[in-house]
Amino acid sequence: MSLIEIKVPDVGNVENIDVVEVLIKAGDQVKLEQTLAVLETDKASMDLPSSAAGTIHELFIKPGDKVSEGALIATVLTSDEAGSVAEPAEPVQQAAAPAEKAPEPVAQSVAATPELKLEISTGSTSTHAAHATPAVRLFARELGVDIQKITTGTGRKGRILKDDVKSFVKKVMAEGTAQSGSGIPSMPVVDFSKFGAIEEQNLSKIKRLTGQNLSRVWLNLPMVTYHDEVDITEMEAFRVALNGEKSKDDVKITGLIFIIKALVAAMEQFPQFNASLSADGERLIFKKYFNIGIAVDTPNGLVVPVLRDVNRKGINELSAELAEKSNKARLGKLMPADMQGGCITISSLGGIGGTAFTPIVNAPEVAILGVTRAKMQPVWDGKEFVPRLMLPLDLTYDHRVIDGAEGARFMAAVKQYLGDIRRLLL
Ligand code: CAO
Repeated sequence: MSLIEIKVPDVGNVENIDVVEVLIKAGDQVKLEQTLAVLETDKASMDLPSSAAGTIHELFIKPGDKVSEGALIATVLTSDEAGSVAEPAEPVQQAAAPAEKAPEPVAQSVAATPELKLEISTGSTSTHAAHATPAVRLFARELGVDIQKITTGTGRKGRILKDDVKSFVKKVMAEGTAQSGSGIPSMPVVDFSKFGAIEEQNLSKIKRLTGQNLSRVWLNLPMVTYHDEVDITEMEAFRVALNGEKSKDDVKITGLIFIIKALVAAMEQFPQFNASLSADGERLIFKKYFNIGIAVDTPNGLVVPVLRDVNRKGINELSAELAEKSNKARLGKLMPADMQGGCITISSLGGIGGTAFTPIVNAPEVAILGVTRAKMQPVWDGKEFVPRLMLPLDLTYDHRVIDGAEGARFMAAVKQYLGDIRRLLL
């Protein structure tokens, strides 16, 4: 038995080299040429191979240390068998800036791992090659992981560590059932705490379910959003007059109720908007009832209560029902039945603001109407500019069911009803 000292070999007159990773600990068995540590200069990172086979007796470095040529790395207890000691090995260079005085890479080692990519770390230049030691690459290969797919490493300067490979495998396994066969690349896992203080909070159940549903719709429906605006000056005057007649305990009428009525009138005219595509995508299922979903913002997330048989109800009745259902929604008291059976949904942000947005269809419905804030605008009437109250509308539709021209005609009908609400009586 003899004790062999492993030292930093000649790395080309470079001093104060960073120790970025130590891959062994006292008591480990090491083979000849096995990587013991990873060193890094401004220009290159290199694996430090063992020049002896045996047991690590003592370790003299840790990550973060700085070493120079001749520094003691570890002592190895060898069995004195032939071949257990070699000449001090050259470090295997993984990265080198071109035309610098850095040491030559060991050709055989590079050839032995042909997928090893040269990584240039010149400060401002970045490379997309995975930044990992041969040992980590080997570990990834053994698990069948393409290391290029691990976009963030938690090691120094973004180096991919064994733990990153393990986290990647866990993430892929967790996503396996949900995403199998979709072929959609997963999002990178980012450790935000590296950049500052963070706090984690679980999503509410509603947010989680809404998120799943929205993602499913986004991936399954080819959606188009059509934007337009409608002159609601007269409608607003009528609404204000109606509210003026009400006592303070009565439910006030908001513009949304007229939009709901106009939408249903347009659906009666264009039945394909009151339809759903069959599961095999071969047939349209037309509905003979007119139920409108209203997206309601609640502290726990978005919910969509449904107003039923809107075609058979008047403005006052609908106002009372909307007030009741949106209150229940905010108190978390809606029953599943309150949120089922919708034909089209309205998402109104008008009470908050906005000029336009692109709502996502509440499939299996085929369209959704987005509403943002009405505002006074100068409108040319053929002779002069006159102040008119203009309401922006956004219609997103499932393009498998609705053609662009149909979408535009449908919106023209909605506008006609809202522009002159007397037409709702026809
Ligand atoms: N333009 C201008 N003002 C509008 C407006 C519009 N398009 N829509 C509403 N307003 C006004 C109302 O007249 C009311 O004014 P007053 O306070 O002076 O009476 C005020 O804004 C608040 O209205 P409201 O939002 O309480 O009532 P509503 O009937 O318009 O909407 C509801 C009801 C339940 C849809 C709404 O409260 C809500 O929750 N909106 C958010 C929905 C949401 O988050 N959608 C996003 C979905 S993301 O996909």
